[in-house]
Amino acid sequence: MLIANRGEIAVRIIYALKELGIESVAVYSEADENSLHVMLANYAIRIGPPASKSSYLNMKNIISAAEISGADAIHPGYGFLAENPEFAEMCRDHNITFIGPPPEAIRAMGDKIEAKRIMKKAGVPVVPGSDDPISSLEEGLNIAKEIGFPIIIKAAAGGGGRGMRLVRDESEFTNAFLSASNEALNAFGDARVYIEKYLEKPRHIEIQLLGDMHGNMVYLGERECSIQRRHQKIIEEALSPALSEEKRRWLGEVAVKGAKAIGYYSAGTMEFLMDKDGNIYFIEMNTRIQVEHPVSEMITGIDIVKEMILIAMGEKLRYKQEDIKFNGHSIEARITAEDPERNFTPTAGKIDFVHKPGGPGIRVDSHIYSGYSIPPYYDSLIAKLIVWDKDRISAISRLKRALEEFVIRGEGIKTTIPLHLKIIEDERFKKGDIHTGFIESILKLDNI
Ligand code: MV4
Repeated sequence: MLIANRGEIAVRIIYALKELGIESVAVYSEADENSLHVMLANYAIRIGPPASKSSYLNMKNIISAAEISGADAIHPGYGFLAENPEFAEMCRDHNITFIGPPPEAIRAMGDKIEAKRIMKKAGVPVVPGSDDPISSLEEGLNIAKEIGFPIIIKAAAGGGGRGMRLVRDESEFTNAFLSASNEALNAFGDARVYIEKYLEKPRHIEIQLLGDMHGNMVYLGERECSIQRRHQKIIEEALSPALSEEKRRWLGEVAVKGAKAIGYYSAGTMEFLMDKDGNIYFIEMNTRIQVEHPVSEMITGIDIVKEMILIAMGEKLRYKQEDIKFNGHSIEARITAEDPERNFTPTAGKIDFVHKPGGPGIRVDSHIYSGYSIPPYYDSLIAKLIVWDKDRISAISRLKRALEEFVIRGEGIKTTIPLHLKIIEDERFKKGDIHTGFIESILKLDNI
């Protein structure tokens, strides 16, 4: 199997392959010659220069690498080509198994308007808003008035927060509409936008799903991902402190019903927003393995990456819903090579020394090692520190202990470890009283 990715997720996939007894083929750019995924894989093929578009996004080169090496499957990881329906189709056309859902599902969920339409029809609650793209300023304003301000304008081809505009009142509408649709056109080549009621300080809650090609699907509980900055998640946990057992079951069943409506298989995630009254609404679906999948693995004991591979080989799901038990609590801290004191500018360069924390309940998913150089071309994620313990309070103290033990040293290298410590020492965080505006309030503190 070829891994069309780099960094920690490429390493994570190679671990799963080794345990399944499947040979691995790494691909790498000129900047990743000395990467851990290249060292760990059975074979490695250089596919292009450092820029992602010439290497990790270069579909022809990746397909060629699969054919040359004799790989009969490709795992896309997350980012890069993971949610590109053309790439999934190209794999299918070359008789290469794409480790993920069918291209039709990727395409349908890539259009956020279509995704909402499908989910609404399947009985999944969606955020109130326009059911179609907004075709004119006038129509948009009428819909906005009907829904009631504040509203939010989102790009149909967007997702993850790109191309969004908050509109507080009527006077802001025209500017916001034109700039959102212009930004959408420039970023995605698709100017279509839609409108939603704006929810104040919602929680971000997502359901992990696993389904096979034979119509079986289970939910692996939810993840709370409300601590984000600029739509980048910083801390994720499972389960959410905000859901009762009853609500968890209801939401899990709703998510399964929605995903089954599109004939989904593989691992996938349904994203929801929860308002302060506890109402929950679908916003989008991610058709890939996600960065934060480990917290769901820790509380269920299920290796999601391995299951995705077995599912793509046509195997039947090995679990029924009643087999899924949620045990303890897990938290992931995304450690990036960025300087929080300099507006999170990425820091690249040589890491002279790394010490990863250990001990009970600790997992570190990372590609860094002493002597590794962080290239400046890619995402700044360098390690995911994942902890497990019997309950949330114990998991928080374990995370604190592990963050304090983690050493990443190198000239000019800064990490977000101090920021993580600040977050988890906050009384509101300890109480589980978090929402999507939490991180701004932390960053206003001047002593990070
Ligand atoms: C919203 C919202 C409020 N109301 N939609 C941002 C990322 C994208 N996945 C959806 N996002 C939001 N959509 C409505 N109708 C607020 C956000 C939002 C947000 C959501 C999750 C986590 C962090 C966030 C930070 C700012 C805004």
